[in-house]
Amino acid sequence: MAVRPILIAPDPRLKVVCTPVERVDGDVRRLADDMLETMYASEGIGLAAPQIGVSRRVIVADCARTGEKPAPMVLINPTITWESEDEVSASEGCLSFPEYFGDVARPASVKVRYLDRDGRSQEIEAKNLLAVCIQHEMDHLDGVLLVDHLSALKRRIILRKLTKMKRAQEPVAV
Ligand code: GNR
Ligand code: NI
Repeated sequence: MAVRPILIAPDPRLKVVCTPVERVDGDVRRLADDMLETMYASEGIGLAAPQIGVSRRVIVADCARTGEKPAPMVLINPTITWESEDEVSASEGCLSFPEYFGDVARPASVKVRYLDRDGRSQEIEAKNLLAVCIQHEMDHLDGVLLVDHLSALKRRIILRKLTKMKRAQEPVAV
């Protein structure tokens, strides 16, 4: 397993519509394991493959609270099969937008069908934080980011600040 660098927005690789996984093989399992390790290293509750530059429909999550025993989840080719009519608004963060939070309204609960790490088809009903997290991660698979749920003004301000931050971190050629 390995911790991989997480892409910071704006980055064209975060805007790609990801490709479904055809077969859950060793490569896909290795990707999922690296994603879990990367997520834990960054203290995130979820991570999507495009955040480490891999355009495939794989997400991981662990919404166990601190002190609870870890609950790693691997969801491959996830699809929403049902969503509740009632919505909740939650303050969301994103590892690709360090230090930013924004309120996003989403269905309060969803049913999600996916392939697990062993390639078996599963369906779960998610609510509370897990529902928020899975929907946030599934957005990533379609190139939809936290800022795409905010106003155009907020989006522009945040992306401009991140662009400046990234430019300041670039090594200068000599
Ligand atoms: O670590 C994360 N926390 C979080 C908090 C509220 C709503 C969504 C998230 S997901 C985020 C990790 C991440 O960027 N996943 O794509
Ligand atoms: Ni995110």
